[in-house]
Amino acid sequence: MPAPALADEFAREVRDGLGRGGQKTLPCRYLYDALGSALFEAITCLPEYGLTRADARILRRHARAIAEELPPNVVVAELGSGSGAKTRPLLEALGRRQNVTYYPIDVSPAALARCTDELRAFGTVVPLESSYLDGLRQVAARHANGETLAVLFLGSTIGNFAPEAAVDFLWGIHECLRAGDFLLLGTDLVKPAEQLLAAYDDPTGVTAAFNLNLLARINRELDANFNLRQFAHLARYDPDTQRIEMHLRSLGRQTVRVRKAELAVEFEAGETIFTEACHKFQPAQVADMAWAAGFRTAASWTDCEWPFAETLLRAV
Ligand code: AVI
Repeated sequence: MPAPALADEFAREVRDGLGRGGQKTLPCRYLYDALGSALFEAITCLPEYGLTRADARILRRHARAIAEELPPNVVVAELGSGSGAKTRPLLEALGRRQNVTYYPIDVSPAALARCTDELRAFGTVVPLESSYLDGLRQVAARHANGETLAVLFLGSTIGNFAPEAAVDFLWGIHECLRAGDFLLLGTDLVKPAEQLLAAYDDPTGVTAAFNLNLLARINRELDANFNLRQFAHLARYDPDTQRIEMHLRSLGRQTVRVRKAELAVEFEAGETIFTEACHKFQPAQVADMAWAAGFRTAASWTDCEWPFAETLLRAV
């Protein structure tokens, strides 16, 4: 069970998102409890969801080239490392020339334990159980003169932020860096709508389960009575905002009670809860977003099987 303060925050955000007039919303970070994280792992194995494989392929194929862009004495920190499997080729490439210190930052102690086991052969692993920016502040506090910090933010998690929030978040990273430090940013690129829709509404229903689990989590943690069979997963692509939107659509008129949020929510038939936005980028937009947050593009690598970019940014 989550600590009481966290449950209070969850209750408050659920009340704010479902209790308002207009479009109902829920913050996407609550998709990732233990079951949600396991379902996300399953999503990354789906044939229709090429994003994670493209990210890993670029890091595998271009590990040496990326390492060559980084100066000696580089220290690596990764935001949301998970098991660290994707990062291994880069640490191996860096480890051939120096002893690397690697700080994986993640909220999941289980993921950090796996990551430490997986990567300790390639460097000194210092796991930090923390949110992204709090963890990065801890790394910055230990960052010695003469070292260059390279932050990895892979997997196109930046695409789950609204555009302005993405720039604010990149500024938050920038504030932890010194001029000349690096950020390696993974971004999923724009591709045909049918390909994106299949990736976010797979025929096996794994993404639907991932999305519906958010209601199940509210039932479990906030004593609610969502009937999951009365909601359906919906993914749409908006070409103007270049984003996939995930929603949960009410299949009929219904009232749901969320006791720990002191809330009764009325749903019309067909009304939706907006649960996640997944923005896709043109390469020039990645450079512009980074520029607005105090970074300049040093190099970039793309995958040709599934358009995805790994962009190395230098803090100015
Ligand atoms: C974590 N994030 C980059 C995923 C994405 O593709 O935006 C989350 C996801 N949602 C549904 N499928 C995957």
